[in-house]
Amino acid sequence: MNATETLIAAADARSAHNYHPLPVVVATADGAWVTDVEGRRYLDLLAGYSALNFGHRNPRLVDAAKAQLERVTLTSRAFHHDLFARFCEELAQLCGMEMVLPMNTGVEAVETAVKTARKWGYRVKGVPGEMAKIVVAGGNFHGRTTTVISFSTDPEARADFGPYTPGFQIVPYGDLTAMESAMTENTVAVLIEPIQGEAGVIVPPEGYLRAVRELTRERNVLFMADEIQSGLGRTGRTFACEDEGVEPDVYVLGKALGGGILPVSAVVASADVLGVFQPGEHGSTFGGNPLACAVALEVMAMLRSGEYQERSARLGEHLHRELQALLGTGKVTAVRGRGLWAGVDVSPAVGTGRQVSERLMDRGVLAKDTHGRTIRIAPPLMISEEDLDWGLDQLRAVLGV
Ligand code: IF1
Repeated sequence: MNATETLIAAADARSAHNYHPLPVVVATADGAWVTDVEGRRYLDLLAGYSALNFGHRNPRLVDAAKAQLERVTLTSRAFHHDLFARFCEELAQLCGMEMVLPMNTGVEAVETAVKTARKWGYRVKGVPGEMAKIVVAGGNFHGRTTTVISFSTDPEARADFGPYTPGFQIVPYGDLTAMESAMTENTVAVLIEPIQGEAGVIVPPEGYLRAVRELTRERNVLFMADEIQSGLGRTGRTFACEDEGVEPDVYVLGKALGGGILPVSAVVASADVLGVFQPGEHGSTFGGNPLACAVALEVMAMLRSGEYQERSARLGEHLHRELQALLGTGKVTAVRGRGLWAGVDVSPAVGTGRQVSERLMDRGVLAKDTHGRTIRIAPPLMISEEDLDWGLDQLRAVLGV
């Protein structure tokens, strides 16, 4: 057995089988490329599900992390630390909001948003205790805690994890009438992805986000946008909500906020909303830690330049032009997405999404399938046009076009 087979067998023997990874064992990575234990190189078109928007081991982010490692890495929130105020100030400014509650993983930020909406509902809106309802969309993916999978519509994500947390209403994504009908005086929030990632990079109908914004404002309901995957440059803007000129009440952020180096997430909102928390009512050991703040501050500095958003928009147009051209070949049945983010549905004649991912891997490209026949394409935003074109050549070769 070679190193790949040995390491896969060893991992298989000792880790729960909650994933079915492609048979590649990554050893090093740089920019848009990873190298496996056999020394083979792969173009990374998954980018850690958009946690690696700035590329593997981005030099500015690694330097920020290294410098902070020499200072202090963790204080807990029992004490202040010297980067915390600047992190909160700059993140609030980036979002055009007033207040930040830092967490670590994306789902922790989603859970925090759920608790925020409920507490705001009881303390500010005046919803009777234990009666708060949150409207979510079918096809959603917001993480894997038991409360969050309680409002998932994916049987795989939910099965055997009951009893489920009540207080959520599921309506079809993109259907405003259904959302309006689901709302009652006890509705405290709407939680949606501006573009649904796991569902297959589903872009809602034009005007949907604006309509949700108007409806939630009319009904005094918090519009909470989960931009954990769609945000921070992925769609060609800082936030996907910007594509419709929409400002939600709450941004839920994660993934790329940590630069692909460590988990950093946050809920960002007005003081009226996040002001509902009193000391001791919520928290996390690592939330807002100095190392996370150091990396996230550099991420925000990079986003303020606009260069990553511009690259994603410009190269994204090129990507979608090339992908749309596949529609006429009979090998691809749909292409969706925005910026450097696409979902490509392959026709049954080609094979399953997994088979296409495996064939791409054999040609030196890493991409991930979702829901059977959708291939997700989400390279680091720093990818060169030349590398992107090479990746597209491999996709065309695998599709036989
Ligand atoms: C896995 C999916 C993507 C997310 C949105 C919250 C979270 C995620 C919009 C939770 C996380 C990750 C989770 C990871 C694979 C990946 C994923 F396939 F699971 F659904 F990207 F589409 N909101 N998505 O996309 O953030 O707690 O993971 O930091 O669980 O397999 P997290």
